[in-house]
Amino acid sequence: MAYTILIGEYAYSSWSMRGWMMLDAFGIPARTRYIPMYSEDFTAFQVEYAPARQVATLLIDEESGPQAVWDSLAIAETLHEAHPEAGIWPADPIIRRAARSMAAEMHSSFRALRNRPNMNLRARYEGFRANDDELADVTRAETLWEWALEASGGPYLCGDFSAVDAMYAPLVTRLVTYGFEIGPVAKRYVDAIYAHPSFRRWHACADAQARVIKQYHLPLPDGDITALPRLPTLTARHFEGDAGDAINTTCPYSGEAIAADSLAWIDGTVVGFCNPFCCAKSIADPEAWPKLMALLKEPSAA
Ligand SMILES: N[C@@H](CCC(=O)N[C@@H](CS)C(=O)NCC(=O)O)C(=O)O
Repeated sequence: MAYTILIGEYAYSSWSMRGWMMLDAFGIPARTRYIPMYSEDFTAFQVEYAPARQVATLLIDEESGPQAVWDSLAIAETLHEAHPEAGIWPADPIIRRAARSMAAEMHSSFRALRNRPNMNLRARYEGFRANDDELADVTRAETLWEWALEASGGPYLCGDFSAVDAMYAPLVTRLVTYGFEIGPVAKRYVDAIYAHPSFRRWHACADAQARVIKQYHLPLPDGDITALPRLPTLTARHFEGDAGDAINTTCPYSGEAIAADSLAWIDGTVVGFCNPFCCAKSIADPEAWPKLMALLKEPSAA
């Protein structure tokens, strides 16, 4: 099956993150197509794939043309049906029921937390004052997480990372962005999500994307953005020199020729990419990208 996942802004679109992780976290290859939210392109997407109208939307290549599957739970179930071995839902039927219940609750509830404290991977605010409904949602999330982690032993809600964790990952980031106070079990779960390779890749893409949408930002003082619970990674920066200095001639991701404006210095080595976005996401967190790490380890294989 050939898949394309249509997503909105990496920094702000929580449902895009969920749909994208349903593929990426389970090693299911897919093309990612970014559609800027609140743009003419977004309206064109809604017309082209109607009645789908929100992101994430999964496109499945069929002989008759691409078929759209929209809504995060429909995406999870469709992919699970096509790839039952991928671990999208836990293998054990009893644990799977718990995972589906918690995922469905994320989808239908937590309205207070989903409304005002938007997902915003660019910010870490000081002085956010949560209202009672938001605090009740945090308490409910902690109750579910403590129950599931106690039963499964962690590190993810049902043991290994599954669709239920993709559903809660954006909520995890809200706890961090807005500085909600949480207990030790929830803190460990927050750290586990921030350490997950697929979450790291998504976050690196958010770092690489420049567009700021003002309505997702609150007029609050910024806290220390470097104090996010992200794992340390290799030092990297943009490289202004010559493409001939790179250890590779083709992009580790696409296999296409590297571009002169897409060079990175990563821990002492110059690497080229096929476009500036691939370069920027690699600089943001080199260790999140297995193909890049393989290239750095064995340049001769490039
Ligand atoms: N129930 C949907 C929610 C999808 C959703 O709300 N997506 C937002 C982006 S985070 C969207 O497309 N917003 C643009 C719009 O509604 O026009 C799901 O589970 O995926």
